[in-house]
Amino acid sequence: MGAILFRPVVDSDLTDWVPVLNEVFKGRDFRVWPDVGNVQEIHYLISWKLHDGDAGSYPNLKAVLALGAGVNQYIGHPEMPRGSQLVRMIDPLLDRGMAEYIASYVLRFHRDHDMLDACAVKKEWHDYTPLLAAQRRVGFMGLGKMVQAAIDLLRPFGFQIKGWSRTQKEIDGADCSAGPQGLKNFLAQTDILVCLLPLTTETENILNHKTLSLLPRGSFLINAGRGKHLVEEDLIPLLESGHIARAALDVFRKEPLESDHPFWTHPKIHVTPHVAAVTFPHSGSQALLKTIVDIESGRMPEGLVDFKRGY
Ligand code: NDP
Ligand code: OXD
Repeated sequence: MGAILFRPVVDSDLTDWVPVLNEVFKGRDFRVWPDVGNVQEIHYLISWKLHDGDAGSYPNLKAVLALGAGVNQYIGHPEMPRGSQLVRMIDPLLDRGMAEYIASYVLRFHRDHDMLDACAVKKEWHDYTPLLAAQRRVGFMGLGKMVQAAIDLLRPFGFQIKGWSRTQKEIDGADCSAGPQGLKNFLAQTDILVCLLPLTTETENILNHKTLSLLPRGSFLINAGRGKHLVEEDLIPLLESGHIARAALDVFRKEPLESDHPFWTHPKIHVTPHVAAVTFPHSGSQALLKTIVDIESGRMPEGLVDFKRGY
């Protein structure tokens, strides 16, 4: 087996990832950039993103192993090594983190916590009848494993679950539809919209004035997919008109979000800094090991990216 090269990006990669990877790859030829050694021997590159020179530096590279679940930053990138496989991170803790993030905002929006907090600030005794979960429709755009973990977490509350994906899915207790022809109905029947799509040429700008206007008045938006799913300038007018009640955004067209960006201060927008789900070294490293063992054994690794599909 050839060598495995890890390319750290931030200092914490050296403190958090390197010791764990050293342990997991004990007995294997594990190297940390820039101590690359003989480039002919590098078969696996573990990275958060591509760097200048990646395309031409490792002539015998078998696979790039992405540390994140989203791989749009690799696809079509000029530094994506030709002929190499790309495998995204598949990790149950990543699924769990995303499920917790989504569930936390679904419940917050469902039980009107922000509206009630605003009333409390004014000492206003707002007498109203909150809805039960069974009266609320939560719609998921994208039905990957992370969304399925979120559905499992939310199902016991009794929400009406809707799902929309590229190909038709069957998910226990969820009403699923697919493709461009299914989108209009899906949106029209969604009170809390959760976007967890991969970013592809088909999904870029999918959350725009036209699509968001198809949601019922007073609906909520949670975007944890990618910033480029949302046409940012279309969101604020929809919030101001009350068509969208609130939005929780974890991802942005430009990250970090610039300090003068209107989303930071908008009273109906909740900004989180791309932390919905993070890869933990202790579990992520096991996923990397499994991928390498699978490839070495001639098996298709879980998370193998289909370049044509774009995810
Ligand atoms: P998966 O690849 O497992 O699932 C993607 C889902 O999106 C599939 O159900 C797929 O449909 C659907 N889809 C893809 N293209 C289209 C389309 N054109 N129309 C309708 N549906 C489509 O991805 P994950 O669930 O693992 O991750 C999704 C995204 O979440 C990542 O790509 C990344 O961008 C983001 N992410 C964000 C994080 C954060 O912290 N904010 C952390 C991790 C990931 P089908 O089932 O038919 O293939
Ligand atoms: C992502 C990730 O793709 O952190 O956003 O996994």
